[in-house]
Amino acid sequence: MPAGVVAICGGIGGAKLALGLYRVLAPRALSVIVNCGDDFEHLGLRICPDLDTTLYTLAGLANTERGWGRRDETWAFMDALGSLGGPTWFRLGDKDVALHVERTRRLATGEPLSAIIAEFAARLGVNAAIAPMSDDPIRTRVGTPEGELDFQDYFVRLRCAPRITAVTFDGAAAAQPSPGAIAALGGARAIVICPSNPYLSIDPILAVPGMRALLRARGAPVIAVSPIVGGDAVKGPTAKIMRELGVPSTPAAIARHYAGLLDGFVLDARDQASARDFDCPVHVTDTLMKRLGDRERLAREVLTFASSLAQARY
Ligand code: FO1
Repeated sequence: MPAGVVAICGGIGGAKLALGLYRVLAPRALSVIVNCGDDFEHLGLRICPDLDTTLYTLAGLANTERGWGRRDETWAFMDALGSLGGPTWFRLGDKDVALHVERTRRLATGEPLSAIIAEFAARLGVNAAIAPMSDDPIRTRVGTPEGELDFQDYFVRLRCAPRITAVTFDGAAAAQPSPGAIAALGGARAIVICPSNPYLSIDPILAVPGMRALLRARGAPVIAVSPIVGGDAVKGPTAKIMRELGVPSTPAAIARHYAGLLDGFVLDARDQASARDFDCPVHVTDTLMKRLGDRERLAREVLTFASSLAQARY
C-alpha cells in the first residue's frame, strides 16, 4: 500500500471512505484535506462540521447513524439553551460543545485552525494528518430565487429545501491552502477525491487558489469515487442540486465536473453501462459503504486502482 495517500473530503459520505483508507493504510500514511466552507459562527462558537465529522470518524467517536457529532452524547446544554429561548435548530451535544469552545478559545489567541485540529487529532489518538483546506475564512453561500443563504441555514435549518441557483465561496479568492494541505500534497503518491457532494463539499476545496495545481504537482494519480449511484446520491442532496443546476445526475457528469483533474474514476456497478462515457480509466465496483468492511474493501480497491494508474504512467 503506498504511503502518502491524500483523501480530499467533505462531510459524511467522504468521511466513510477516509475511514476505510485510514484502516487499511499504515499509521501516518494517510492525510485528509477537509472542506471548511460549511464552517460558521454560532452562539459565538466556531463550528467546523466537516473537520469534526472527519476527526470523530477517524477517532472512532462518530455517531454513525446521524453522520455527524459524537456517539456517546448527552444534550443537557441544548435543553438548557432551549429553556432560555436560545436557538436550538443546530444541535450541539455536550461533549461536542467542549470541542467548539476549546477551538474558539484557541482561535481567539491567534492560533491557526490547522494547529488546533492537529492537536485535537493527536489527543484523540488519530494517526492521520487532518488538515483544513485553508486557515483563512471561506464560507459556502447558496444562491436561491429568494436570495443568498449561509450554508447551514440552507443545509440544516431549511433542510436543503430551497432551489439552488448558484454556489459561491466567500473569501476563497484571498485564501491560501493550509500548511497541512501543502505538506500532504507535496508528498502525495495517490490522491482520492472521496464521494462527497462535489458542489457543496469538494468545490470549496478546489476553489482555494493553488489547490488544483498542488493536486497535479507531484503527478500522483488523482481518483474520484462517484457520490452518485443509480442516478441518485447515496446520501444528501447531491442529485437534487445537480438537477437544480441543470446538470444530469449521472456519474459521468461528476467526472466532467472534475475535468482536468482526474486520472481515474470509480463507478458503481449499477452504473457500469455508462463506463464508456468517461475520458479517463474507470474502475467498476460496489461503492456502497454500508458496513465498515465495505469501506475497507473499497479503500483497498481504490489504492490498487491508483497503483495501476501510476505504473501505467511510467
Ligand atoms: N446536521 C443537521 O442536519 N442537524 C443538526 O442539528 C446538525 C448539528 C451539527 C452539529 C455539529 C456538527 O459538526 C455537524 C452538525 N450537523 C447537523 C451536520 C452538518 O450540518 C453537516 O455535517 C455539514 O455541514 C454538511 O456535511
